[in-house]
Amino acid sequence: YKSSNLTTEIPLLNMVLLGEREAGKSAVGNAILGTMAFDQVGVRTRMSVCREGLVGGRQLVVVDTPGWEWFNLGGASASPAALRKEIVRSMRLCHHGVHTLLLVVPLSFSFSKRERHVAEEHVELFGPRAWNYTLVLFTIKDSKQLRVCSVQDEVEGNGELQKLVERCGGRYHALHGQTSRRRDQVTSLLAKIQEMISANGGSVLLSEEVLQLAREREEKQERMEDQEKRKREEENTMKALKKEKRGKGDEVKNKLSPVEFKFDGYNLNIKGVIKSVGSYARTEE
Ligand SMILES: Nc1nc2c(ncn2[C@@H]2O[C@H](COP(=O)(O)OP(=O)(O)O)[C@@H](O)[C@H]2O)c(=O)[nH]1
Ligand SMILES: [Mg+2]
Repeated sequence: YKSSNLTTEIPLLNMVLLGEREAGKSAVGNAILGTMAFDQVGVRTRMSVCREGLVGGRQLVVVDTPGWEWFNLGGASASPAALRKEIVRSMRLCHHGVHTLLLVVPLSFSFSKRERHVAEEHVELFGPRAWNYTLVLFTIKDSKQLRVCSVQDEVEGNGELQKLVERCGGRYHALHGQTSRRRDQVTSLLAKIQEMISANGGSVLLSEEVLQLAREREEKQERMEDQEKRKREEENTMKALKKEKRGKGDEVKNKLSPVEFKFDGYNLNIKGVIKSVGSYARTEE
């Protein structure tokens, strides 16, 4: 066949890897592509990175994103604006849209409500429709992190993991670290993704839609910051005015000379006009 048909002959599968730092996103990307496409081991990914590969007769486009911190957080949003922006920028790297968002979560019985909320907040950066395209991908670096032997039991044993999986329409998969079965696990992951794609009628989560949402969010944020800044400035002006008024009052007071009394070894500072000083020692400033 003609080479121009090549892109239509080979089905594309675009995916974005999401997750907290050290969740194993880059390692998962490498497992899926079957190459060392992404840096892992202590290399902090600060940018969204795109790699492609031919796997099982499909052209895979895998985008790795910078991870978030689930701890040490306060305030309204879980991650700094720059990080959120970089995570969403992943949508620019995968043509017109993504078939799936893979939410990479280390499988652990200690998965907390806090971790779930933060994960949800990051999925929602991709808009409310993002949940239809999301699959929880559990990483198991070491079977010691499991209490029981089956992944299903582990998920069912933690209410927070269960809630997260439910938000993704019950979709999840597990990848065990360094086992000979890893390739098979990737194959069945791709099958699950295919199932989801079919359920979504072959549609993708559109990049333009997500990027537009992000722009609107940013503008709203900027407006709010502007408003806050103006409010602070007004408050400062008011404070300055009040101070000036008070200052004028002080000027009048300062015209009255302060008189210092020494009394039984105690110093008393009295502001005002004292007519009679009696037998006390008197010093004027
Ligand atoms: N033993 C083992 N280590 C893993 C596995 N997946 C990730 N790691 C290690 O966990 C650390 C974080 O993985 P990485 O993929 O860089 O996480 P990221 O920050 O989410 O991209 C690295 O030191 C990896 O080598 C795994 O399946 N088995
Ligand atoms: Mg990484």
